[in-house]
Amino acid sequence: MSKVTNYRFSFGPWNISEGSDPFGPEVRSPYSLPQKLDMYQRLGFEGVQLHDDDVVENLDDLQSLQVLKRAQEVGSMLTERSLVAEFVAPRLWIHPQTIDGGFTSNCAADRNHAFDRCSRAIDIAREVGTRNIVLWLAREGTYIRAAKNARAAYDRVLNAINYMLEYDPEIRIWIEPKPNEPMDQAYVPTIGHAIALAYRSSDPARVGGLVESAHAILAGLDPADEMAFALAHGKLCSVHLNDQNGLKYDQDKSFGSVSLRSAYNQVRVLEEAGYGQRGEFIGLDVKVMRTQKQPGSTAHLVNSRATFLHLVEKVRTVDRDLERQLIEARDYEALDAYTLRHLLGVPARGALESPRPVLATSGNQ
Ligand code: XUL
Ligand code: MN
Repeated sequence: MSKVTNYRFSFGPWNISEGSDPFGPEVRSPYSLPQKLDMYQRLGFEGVQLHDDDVVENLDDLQSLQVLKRAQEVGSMLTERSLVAEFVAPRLWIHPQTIDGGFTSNCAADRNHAFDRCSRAIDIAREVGTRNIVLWLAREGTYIRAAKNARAAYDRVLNAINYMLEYDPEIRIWIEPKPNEPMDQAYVPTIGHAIALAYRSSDPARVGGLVESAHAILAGLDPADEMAFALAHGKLCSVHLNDQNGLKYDQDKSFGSVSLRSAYNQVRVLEEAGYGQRGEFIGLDVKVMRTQKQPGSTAHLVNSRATFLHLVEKVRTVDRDLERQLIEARDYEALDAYTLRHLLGVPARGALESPRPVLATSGNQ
């Protein structure tokens, strides 16, 4: 990596939420979209992630011209605040015709609905000034595998991607994999699946992936390695940094909240690959704790961003010579201890550690 990356950050309006969960209602009064947009710069963010209906509420009930007019208004709100729309994502999981999935529904009318909704999302994206479409394939999966033909489902997802690429020859599609929730099993659970689809699409250069930390953890995978895999293919278009405490519902905890070390590994892989130097955002997808009061309901965003930047400093100040020597000596115990000391801010040659002598005495005893 040659130059120093000046990171830009993004989040979506849904990340400032009212606290409802499957077991209880909202606990905070809502902020309006303009109120949320007013907060972005102050919180240290410039990129706005958007679902199609974050831009145009109730868009299924509106005529095309009404949709475009509202999207233009939101586009102006962004410009007035010097904000950038990072992407628009079609929300394909709420409408009754998405109950059993959109693209992979067994019902042709549902599949057509999903195609129409994607066309509208693309129109909206153009009006708010982005060419990037995020596809989180929420209900493209099953509760029981007997319900759908998986082989046909993969073709249907591919057809949908090709349809969008053809609908607008300038858009780019970023697939956001997730292995489960709301479905039991999703058809596109990992970045490997997403990138395989990208290569099979009608225009692979315009299809890539977005890795969310929590989604990788839910798949039993290492988020940093998932990011590295996409980077190795030149296909890491964005990230959703957050954290996840084991295999349970999708938590979207603040970045680093569960594992600082995993967070460090993610920051390191991004920083070393020069991620962000081609305009990519450090995207967050974090949920505030239900216990927060309304004025404190943006703390998780500020804290996640700060943690990211602290970890960038850790990556930039790591003793690369020492690491190299320990790797050459294959002394991974010392490398492990050094990494932890570095994260803890304890001097490398503190009372508990003396990695260099290990090199002199390494042998097969
Ligand atoms: C769902 C999720 C979504 C996507 C955008 O788990 O992460 O918010 O990021 O549709
Ligand atoms: Mn996400």
